[in-house]
Amino acid sequence: MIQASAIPAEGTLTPSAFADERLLGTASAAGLGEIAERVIARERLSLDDGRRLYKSDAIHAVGALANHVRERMNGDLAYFNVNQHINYTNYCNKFCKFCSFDKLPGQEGAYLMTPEDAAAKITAHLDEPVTEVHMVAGTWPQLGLDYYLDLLRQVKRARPSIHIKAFTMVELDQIRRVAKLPLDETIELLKQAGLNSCPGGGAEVFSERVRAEGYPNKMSGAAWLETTRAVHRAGLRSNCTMLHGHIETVDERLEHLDALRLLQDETGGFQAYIPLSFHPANNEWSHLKGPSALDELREIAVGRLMLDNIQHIKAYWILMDVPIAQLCLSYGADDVDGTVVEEKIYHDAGATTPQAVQREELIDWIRDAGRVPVERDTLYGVLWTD
Ligand code: V47
Repeated sequence: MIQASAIPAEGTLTPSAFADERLLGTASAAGLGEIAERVIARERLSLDDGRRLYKSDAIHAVGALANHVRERMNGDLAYFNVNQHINYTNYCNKFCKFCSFDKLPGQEGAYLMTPEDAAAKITAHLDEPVTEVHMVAGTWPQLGLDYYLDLLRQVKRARPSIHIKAFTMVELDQIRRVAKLPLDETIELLKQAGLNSCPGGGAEVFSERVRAEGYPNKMSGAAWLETTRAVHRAGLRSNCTMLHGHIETVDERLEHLDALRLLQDETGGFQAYIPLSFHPANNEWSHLKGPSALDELREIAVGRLMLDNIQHIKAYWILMDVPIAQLCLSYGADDVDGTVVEEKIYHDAGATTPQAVQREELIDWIRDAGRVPVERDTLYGVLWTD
């Protein structure tokens, strides 16, 4: 192991060798020297390494390691897109304890959009350069396959160029159960109706212990992974997430990250990983505190370091304060999501960020954070950069 005192003077090494030595020094001083050596050598980190990163007091050294990988994989770039969210219903039969969004029909605030309502939300923003619609919602067994096919077709008709990123694995599983069709066939029908990719939600934490305690009606982790496998097999890309900062342990988080990493080795279909910070307002887990800003930074950093085979790490600005999302861009993240427009899930759960932001503001936030803004499409094609 190289000690900090052994770092050669600036000018005696190439810039990249000097940066490696400096990183080794910082990490060694924090007791993370061996992990730094593996990071620099591009070796996969073990779950034990992950445990040390989670338990280390030296959050900035953990961040420096993650930033090293971030810059190796994505340079100075920070991606965003111009997107629109449609949470088409809050009816839900899963009753997850962390959720503040779900309602039963007839309850105050309950709503179900018709496909025409959803299409009208798209039409209302036709004068803006929106490239993606992100559609996720509750699951309600009276919504048959036809509702979802119609929803996709009408949204596509309203704006033919739009990329539809829709339905978490939980929604897909519900749709195929109600339709009584095999999963592959269900995905094919949705694809033909306009589905272009899938968002990463619904994964929560795969641990059976946490699931039994917090969301016993939701599909198992194994089923979430199996459904994702089918989505990737159908040629659709997707994202992945982990809901953190509630009752899960460090080991349960690591097992979750490892399961994502193994699936990615197999399919290569994940585009981005998004740690979702638990928001405790207005739900059955309101007595829990939720993650601190430092927890959020650490989650981004550990995600970057463990998920060596997922290209992008997203700091979803909606669920963090914007300054924390900016900091995340130096702790492993290279994406801040998009302009969003009308987010409901996190605002019901107490998020105090705005419900939308202008493209120019997002660009300013990224520049302020010292990164180069890149407007992307959903599949990370570059649309604009500085
Ligand atoms: O699955 C619900 C989470 C997810 C709370 O793929 C909560 O680009 C925290 O899928 N506190 C849905 N989290 C959101 C989602 C998503 C979001 C951003 C980007 C992408 C993407 C996908 O929201 C749910 C659940 O894990 N969630 N309630 C809460 N109180």
